[in-house]
Amino acid sequence: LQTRFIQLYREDADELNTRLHIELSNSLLSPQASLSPKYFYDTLGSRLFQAICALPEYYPTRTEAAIFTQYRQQMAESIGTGSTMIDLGAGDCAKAASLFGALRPEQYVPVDISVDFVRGAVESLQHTYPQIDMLGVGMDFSARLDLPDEVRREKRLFFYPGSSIGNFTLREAIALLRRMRLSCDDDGGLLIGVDLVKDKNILEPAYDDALGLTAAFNLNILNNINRLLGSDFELKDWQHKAFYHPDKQRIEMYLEARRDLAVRWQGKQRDFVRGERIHTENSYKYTPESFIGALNEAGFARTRMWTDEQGWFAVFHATP
Ligand code: AVJ
Repeated sequence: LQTRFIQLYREDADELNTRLHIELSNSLLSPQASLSPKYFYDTLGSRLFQAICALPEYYPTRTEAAIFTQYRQQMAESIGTGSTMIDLGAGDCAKAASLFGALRPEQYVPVDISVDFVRGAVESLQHTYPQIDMLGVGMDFSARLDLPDEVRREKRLFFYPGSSIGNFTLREAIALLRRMRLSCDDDGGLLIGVDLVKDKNILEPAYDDALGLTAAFNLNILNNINRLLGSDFELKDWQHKAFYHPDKQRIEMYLEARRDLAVRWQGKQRDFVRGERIHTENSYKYTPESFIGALNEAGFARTRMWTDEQGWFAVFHATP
């Protein structure tokens, strides 16, 4: 069995590199330094995130998995079989694979920025499911969602589990949902997992676990930036921080300087004073009402929701 894999670059490697350097330099030099959370996911980062999903404190993954297990028959009735399942941020493809039995997709299209990681995953999955046509795609869908022509148009089902939509602001989230809506015909739809607003005492430990895996995940972004930019970040100089802001309904993650220091790259320099922070992630939480509102605004008129008993997490099937 030969797996098909397409790596999509909108620009040639040089242009991509220049754009990436400009983007990273600007975000590091801005008064509130920041790094986009998409840079978490180098190969080690993807593995660390996999490990986070197994932590006792990190409730989203197992809560969502329990919702899928309990309601997958209802979901299958709502969605129908034979879809073109487009898995955004597929990672190890495990969540989609657990639904193959119930959903029986015709084609499976895992999309991920971590190219090597998803390539390996889809190759082994294709052997287990030879009857499903699989097409791996390596691309950053946060900016644009232009799928290759090999992706079927019929019954497109965007699959976006794990509350990854939480990394975007409401405006950005609606824009991404709208791009999904425009990419599918009226027979298409979206199956999406969303983390819900809840008590700070549940939320904060999920992003600051006792084992220190989230701290390692957060710090590893600096390894990736050093590699991409040629910067000289020293991981031992930085400390993981995570806070829930009830007013903004989001977790904010930072790396905080343990001492006064300077970071240098390509003739540039940024000074940090002790206690100064680099913002690395927002993870927005929704209420069922606020998320249905976002779906409606994006052009998904009909929605169905499944949730756990505690109301911690929700899965939506949305259609035009
Ligand atoms: C992959 C964006 C859903 O926000 O919960 C986990 C990433 N960051 N722990 C999340 C993450 C720290 C995760 N998402």
